[in-house]
Amino acid sequence: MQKPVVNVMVKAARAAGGVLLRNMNRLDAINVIEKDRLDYASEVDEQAEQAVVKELRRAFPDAGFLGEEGGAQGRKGGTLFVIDPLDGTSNYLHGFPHWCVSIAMVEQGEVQHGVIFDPLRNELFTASRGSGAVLNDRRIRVSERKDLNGAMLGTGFAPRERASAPAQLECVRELLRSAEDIRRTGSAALDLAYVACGRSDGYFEAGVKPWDIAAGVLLVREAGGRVSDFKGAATGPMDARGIHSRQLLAGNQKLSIELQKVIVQSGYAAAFG
Ligand code: LIP
Repeated sequence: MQKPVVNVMVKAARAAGGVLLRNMNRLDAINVIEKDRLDYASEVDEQAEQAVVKELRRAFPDAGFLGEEGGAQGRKGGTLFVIDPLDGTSNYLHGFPHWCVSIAMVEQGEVQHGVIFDPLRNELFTASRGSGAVLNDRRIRVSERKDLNGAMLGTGFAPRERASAPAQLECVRELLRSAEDIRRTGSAALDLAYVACGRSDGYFEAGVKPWDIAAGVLLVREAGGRVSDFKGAATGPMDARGIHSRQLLAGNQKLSIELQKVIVQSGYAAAFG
């Protein structure tokens, strides 16, 4: 049975989903700002985040919030909700139908609950620490593929990581010798959710932020997968000091190790020191 806190997080994610769906047919009128080079936020991201915080605050008035748009708000040191109200902003603004809402609840530096909601497909991914991962009402598991042969992989090209782009391209070239294909979907949260349910065999990206990955990291782990940095050290959305790893690699236990070997051998891991 879904935990009461997850019910609240789902309600909040659905509220944001409603805001995003309602604004889809006025894309040309949406106010957009470029926060960083090629990193966009819009008035719709902000409204969606406000909808999430409103729902969560009603149930958890003492919680803290870390949102992609609103930054850190509320109490420090206790329950923290990490929110990406719209993961896949560029996709959304182009009318490219692949984006989602991601909410994680963190306590004592560990993600306890995660919710990723894809309003377009009405797909709801949830996970609670120690209780497994679920897509709508069905338990999900990572894929069973043991090596890169025939694998479907995902990656991302973050504008803020352009310095490592040549090393990443070399890595992609190496991977395409054995993998079936590589996708760049534009939503790190959905990339992780797809690894969790076995649609994708592995995913790696540098430059991700805590709100992009917090819920997805828990989903992959609860679905039996492994999440690490490019050199294999276990990683999460942030450490005890609130600092997060720039690199993320996720997959099933065996394939993620094969993927890691190529990331290291191609020189991509070394691009981060
Ligand atoms: C985006 C990610 C995307 C990644 C971008 C960015 P946003 O999040 O999910 O896959 O490559 O760097 O972080 O900005 O759409 O929430």
